[in-house]
Amino acid sequence: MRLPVCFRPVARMYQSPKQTAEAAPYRVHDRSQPTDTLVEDVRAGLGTSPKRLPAKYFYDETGSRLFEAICATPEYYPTRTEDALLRMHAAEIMDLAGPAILVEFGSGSAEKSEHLLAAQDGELVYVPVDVCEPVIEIAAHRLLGRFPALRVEAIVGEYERPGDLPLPDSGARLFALIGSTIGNLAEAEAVDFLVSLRRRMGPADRFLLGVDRVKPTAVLNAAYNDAAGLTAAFNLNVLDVLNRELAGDFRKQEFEHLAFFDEHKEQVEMHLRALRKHRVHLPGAELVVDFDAGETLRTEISRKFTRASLTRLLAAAGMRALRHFTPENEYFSLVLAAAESGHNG
Ligand code: AVJ
Repeated sequence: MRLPVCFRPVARMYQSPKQTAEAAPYRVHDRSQPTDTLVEDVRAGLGTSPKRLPAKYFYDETGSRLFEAICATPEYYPTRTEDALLRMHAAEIMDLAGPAILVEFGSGSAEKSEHLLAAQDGELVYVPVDVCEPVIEIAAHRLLGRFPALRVEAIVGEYERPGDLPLPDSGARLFALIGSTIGNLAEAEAVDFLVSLRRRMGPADRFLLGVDRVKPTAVLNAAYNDAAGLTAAFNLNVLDVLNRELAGDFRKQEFEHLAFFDEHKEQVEMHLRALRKHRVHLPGAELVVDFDAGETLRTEISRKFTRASLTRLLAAAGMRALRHFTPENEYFSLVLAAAESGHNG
């Protein structure tokens, strides 16, 4: 469970635990940014047309709870599909990768990597990377209680440039970006992430990527338009986040939830559509925003891959799939990849 408000590391109200011995089972590197990018992102995204916002601002406490609830809806298949894949193939993945260190980007509650950790007998260093330190800490203590041979070296911060992080390198590493997180990034951003990572990968290092797949449009549309209305509430919640953080006057009743699969772009898009012409003030960003009737604010892209587009993405970053795990209906893919030799730049 992700509970606290965490997209804004500056606002953290929690104290890091005191660090003592070198070999302490739980250590934290605080790499959270001193500056808040929300104002910048809002000015860039709402001050232009078409309007858009980065997806990461959904996840305040309410948004995180709503996302957890979405994962339990009958329509939202990705979480349970990936979970089953991880359970089924954890032993093989850990066998093939043979890691001494497991680095998970966007670890959250670490429920996904717990399957991988459960498949490991020997010692392992788990490196969760997340902007939310309290969530990391809760997860770390759960994992340390369950796996006595584990050590946790947490990194608190963003991970858009994973190569810039203080990643341990005392043994073979398995890097993981699972949960279809990469789908929230545009192609160029995803390649930037992967290249930054690949530059730091040695020949023994492996990368586990979880991505959602292109599938019948009706299935995708249903997954982002659940009958209980949780995805709509999740989408609209970002307006409460903006109001709270920027002293804004968005009114949720002026907007409706819109989510659809764009077959050409191979991505689900979520938007908030203004029901009529109106004006919004965001004093915290020194911004006044006008919406036309029917105008939309794009709040998220969630890219869906084919085998071909997945191979292309990895190749563009100098990586190559060693093993591809997918269920019979190919609704989701877990790919174990390595850096191609001969790439230096
Ligand atoms: C957490 C990014 C994987 O893109 O499907 C769920 C977020 N958005 N319903 C996704 C989300 C709408 C989710 N990810």
